[in-house]
Amino acid sequence: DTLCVIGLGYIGLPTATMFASHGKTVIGVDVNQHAVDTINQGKIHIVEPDLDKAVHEAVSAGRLRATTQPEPADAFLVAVPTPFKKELREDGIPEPDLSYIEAASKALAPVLKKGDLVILESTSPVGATEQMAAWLAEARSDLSFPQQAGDEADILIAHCPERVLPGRVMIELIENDRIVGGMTTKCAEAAVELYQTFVKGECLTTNARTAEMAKLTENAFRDVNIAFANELSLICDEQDINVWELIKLANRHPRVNILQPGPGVGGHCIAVDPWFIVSVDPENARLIHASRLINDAKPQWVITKALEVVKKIAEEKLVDRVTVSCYGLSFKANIDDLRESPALGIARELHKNKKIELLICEPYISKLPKGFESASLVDFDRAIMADLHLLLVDHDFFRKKSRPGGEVIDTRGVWR
Ligand code: SAJ
Repeated sequence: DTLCVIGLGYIGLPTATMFASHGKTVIGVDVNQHAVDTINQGKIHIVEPDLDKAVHEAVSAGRLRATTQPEPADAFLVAVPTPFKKELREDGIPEPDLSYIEAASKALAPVLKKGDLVILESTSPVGATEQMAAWLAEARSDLSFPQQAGDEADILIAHCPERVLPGRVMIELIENDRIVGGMTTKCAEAAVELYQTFVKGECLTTNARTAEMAKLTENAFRDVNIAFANELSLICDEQDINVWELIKLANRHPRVNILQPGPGVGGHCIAVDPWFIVSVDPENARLIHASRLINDAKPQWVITKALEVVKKIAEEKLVDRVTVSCYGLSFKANIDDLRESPALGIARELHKNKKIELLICEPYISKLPKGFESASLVDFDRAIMADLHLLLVDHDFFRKKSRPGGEVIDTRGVWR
């Protein structure tokens, strides 16, 4: 009953810990020595509610141990990043980078033995699980893999994409339904049995390609719906209509459910995964592609709008510098995660402008990130003294405050 989890990030560490606290002996593997050391001290290197306590308990009980190299186990779980390549393709579309899966496959292949189960959890383009099987096969020619041997294979391979929401990971890991895509039916059944260790949701089985596409579809669905809301926000701005009131009213129709506009789409999932669909079939993925472009263009729209107001204030007040307060830097509400945050990008652009004195109010951080040397991190009472108020993140903290006086650009509809 030993499990080896490769990749101890936002998905791998909570999952490894969950298995450990439900009776498995778990070896966590990561190339980051700092992460390994931190976990072995019973601490965590990422922020996620309730994770620190669970890791501390699992490590103290001797059920979770971290190391930098895979060790023999009965099941292997691969939860490594799947970003896109730095260079765009000739057609301008980003291409998925499977190098972390390749490296993980090569690292774990030498410790594989007959009957072992290997599960890919990383969000992956269609075909990645078959590719992983091929990399494993290449590294271990003495074992047969489902791709070649069907039910006779002596290694079982499946794809079970993670679907947990940052900030709710420890709850959603248990409660969400899981899609389990096996290279064969036997592979899927073995993976379901493993997940049932702690998953209370239903485990729905399918093949690996469908499971890969299902995960991408979930995030593309959300991206397309947010793009629809963002497009409406531009149209409403021109037509002098409050887009939040509009959406609230339209959503009272029993079959309409529009998401919320914002300053752009951030995080490392929704803004990335739809490209995996576009890159495999650009000709047909037109709506998904357009939605990505609409959401990616939104931060620039907000910047342009803010600069117009800054110019207007400077002219009215006959001043050279205008004070602008940005409310929120994180990529979404009520978290401290600044990675791929449209709010952060917008604040950076404004910070570059010599005519702006920038104040930042972000209750979730205690220090501004690098590059904000001439800006100040301030509390709410200081922020409201600015000339222009730019609301970028809908933290509950801001919702509880009243709308500051003067010019306001509210990209989230918090201070209607
Ligand atoms: N956003 C809007 N308007 C909305 C909803 C979200 O502008 O109405 C923005 C957010 O502010 C944020 C971005 O979209 O910048 C993404 O936030 P999110 O809460 O939609 O999603 P993530 O990235 O935190 O997590 C998503 C989830 N996927 C879905 O809800 C379909 C999660 O379940 C996945 O596990 C995760 O991606 C992942 O790892 O793929």
